[in-house]
Amino acid sequence: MSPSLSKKHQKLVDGIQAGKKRSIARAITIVENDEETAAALIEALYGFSGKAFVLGITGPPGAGKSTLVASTVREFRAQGKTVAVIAVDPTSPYSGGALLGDRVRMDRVAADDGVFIRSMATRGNLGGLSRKTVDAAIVLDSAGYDIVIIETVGVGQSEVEIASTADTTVVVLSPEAGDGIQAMKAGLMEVADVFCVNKSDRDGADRLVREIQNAVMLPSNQKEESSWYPTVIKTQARAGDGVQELIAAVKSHEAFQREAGRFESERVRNTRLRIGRIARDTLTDRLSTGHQQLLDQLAEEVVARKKTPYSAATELIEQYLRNAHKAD
Ligand SMILES: Nc1nc2c(ncn2[C@@H]2O[C@H](COP(=O)(O)OP(=O)(O)OP(=O)(O)O)[C@@H](O)[C@H]2O)c(=O)[nH]1
Ligand SMILES: [Mg+2]
Repeated sequence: MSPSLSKKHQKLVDGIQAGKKRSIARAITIVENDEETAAALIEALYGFSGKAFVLGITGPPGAGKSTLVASTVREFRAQGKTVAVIAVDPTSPYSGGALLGDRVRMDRVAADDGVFIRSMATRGNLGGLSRKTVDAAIVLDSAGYDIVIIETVGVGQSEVEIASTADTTVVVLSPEAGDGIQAMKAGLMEVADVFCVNKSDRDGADRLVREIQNAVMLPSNQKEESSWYPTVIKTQARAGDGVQELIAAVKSHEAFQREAGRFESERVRNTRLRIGRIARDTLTDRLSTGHQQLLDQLAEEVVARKKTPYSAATELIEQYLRNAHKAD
């Protein structure tokens, strides 16, 4: 059963493939708000995606991610590449104030035709965030952008996860209040292919570089012998210093992965996780929406000690499977 597209949405698909910004923007709004149409849209676009290089940028609030993204976009443009950016709005209260600043800085590069920038609202609800972000990246990829950048605040597990579904993941830290420690706690060490120590004009930048280099070599962070070891680059995003080096490090990682045959296998690994997540979410939805009456009845029986929660859960699943077979 594959979802079908209305004529209106078929026109949208044509617009996206022609690289029309209005069509792209509308498609991302659909991805954000209308799960069913989004599925049909992705079905139509998927075969045209997979060509863009996906770069994830994450790190603690205020580390300078957005400033860095803006400088990175300018540098990629200077190299003749087209770039699309998805910035996942920070949900963390302390970073809310930086948002407007983000937009202003981004607007300057957004006037360029080879650049598309979009903030995705999470509205305090992380449910479905991963699906929405990855689908938005598929829309941008199928629109023909060479590079798709995904910026997320590296505070929650799902946000770190999103950035780490990229081909290369950059973790941005600044030599401010315990960023190094915070990063390790948030699981950022595991996902970084390249570390960026931003605000290197501030005290403590070199110390942070050494801390990261030591952490990378810790036995608990050791990887297989032939695998990539994260590099550490210093930047001053506001002035654009170090951005060329950062991009060179990203390219080195990409080249390394391709040579080692890991570029595709990482995509397979990430996609495997994604399929699992979608399947689990779909099952959860169907189990809870289609069986309210049975669930009420089972709950009463369990409270009355006629059944255990385990046997009731098994019964719920069996009923679901029987219905699913009938629907076939
Ligand atoms: N001193 C200094 N400040 C910087 C540098 N890069 C960025 N900043 C400043 O750091 C602040 C935060 O920058 P953002 O780019 O908004 O940081 P962010 O990581 O995107 O923040 P959130 O999205 O809110 O998590 C801004 O005031 C920037 O101007 C730098 O290299 N040096
Ligand atoms: Mg930001």
